[in-house]
Amino acid sequence: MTEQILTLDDALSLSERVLEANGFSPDHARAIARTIWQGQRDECQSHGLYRLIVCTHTARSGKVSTDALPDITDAAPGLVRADAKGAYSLLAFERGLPILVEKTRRQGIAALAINHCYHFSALWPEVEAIAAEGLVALAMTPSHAWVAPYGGTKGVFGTNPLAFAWPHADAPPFVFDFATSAAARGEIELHRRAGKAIPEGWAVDADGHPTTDAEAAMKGAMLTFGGHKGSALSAMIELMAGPLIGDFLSLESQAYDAGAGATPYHGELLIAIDPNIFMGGQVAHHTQRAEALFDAILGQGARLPSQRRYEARARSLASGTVSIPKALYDDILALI
Ligand code: NDP
Ligand code: PYC
Repeated sequence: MTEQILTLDDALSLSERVLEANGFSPDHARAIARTIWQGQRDECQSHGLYRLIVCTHTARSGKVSTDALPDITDAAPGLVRADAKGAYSLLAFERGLPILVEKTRRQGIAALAINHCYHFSALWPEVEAIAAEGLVALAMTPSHAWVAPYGGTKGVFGTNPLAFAWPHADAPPFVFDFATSAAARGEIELHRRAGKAIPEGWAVDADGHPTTDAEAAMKGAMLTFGGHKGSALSAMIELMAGPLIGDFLSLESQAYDAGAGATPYHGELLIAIDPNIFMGGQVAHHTQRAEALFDAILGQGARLPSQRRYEARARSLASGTVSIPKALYDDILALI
């Protein structure tokens, strides 16, 4: 496959240009472009520059507000609400974050509920931003009802990502961020674009039969990771980032979409914890015990989640470039 090399600066400015050309206000274009750029820099192909196609389609469908400014409310001592008012989630996160951090430092634990947002992004940039403040972070969100519950064959759950970050004083945080489906929907879309089969165990077709055909998978249902365990985690995410914060389930997001094929519309829940308060007077001792856990993992030759991503980040920053398929680059240019 022919590749197109872009400098990091060009990747960011191209993203902003595409978004602004499709009606996004400068504030939204900057917040969305930055997250897309971070994804491409870390070689997360499913949530990098490819997402410009998805965001543009969603804007052109008339579904998303391209300029609404979020309303930030101090809802309770442990809760800040950011109402995205039908826009993408990222500006709401950016504006809610300082209050989340301030509340967490004051009382040890706090949550940020983002409501009424379109959500396309990876969650690790958000948990990394919370960890950069020295806080432990957890984030989750539903999507569209593409994923069958364990034992079923029809979509009920979203691909429902769960992300966690544990801060380190002098190094990037320990982070994992995964869809609770066997793979992210974006991965299946990329397989379809490339005309490649998907691995077994990712999806069933519309008749409920296992399939490795990406097109058939998108018309059928995706499967959860880890069987009944991923299914239960996915249900938890529906509940915590749906009804608990007064927002849509993935089934409701899908119904609201009404066939437009837009980005899912729902809420997101982020929880932050201050180790300085939770660890009492023994921060150094407990932090050292946490480090022993990471050493025990690495000592066996196993790798930590995000290690691949941090290595990709270092590579991109050293070369000053990112690389995407030429066909994707051409499709992105056609959006302007
Ligand atoms: P992956 O399966 O690629 O990776 C999941 C996590 O596991 C990553 O933290 C990854 O680290 C880690 N990992 C992978 N292999 C190993 C290994 N061998 N040892 C240790 N850790 C490992 O992610 P998904 O396809 O499930 O999700 C991709 C992205 O899609 C996520 O960022 C997610 O937030 C996003 N997404 C967003 C949705 C939304 O609604 N907004 C919906 C669904 C997904 P590393 O990155 O270093 O490989
Ligand atoms: O890749 O599953 C996915 C996804 C859904 C919404 C944004 N990304």
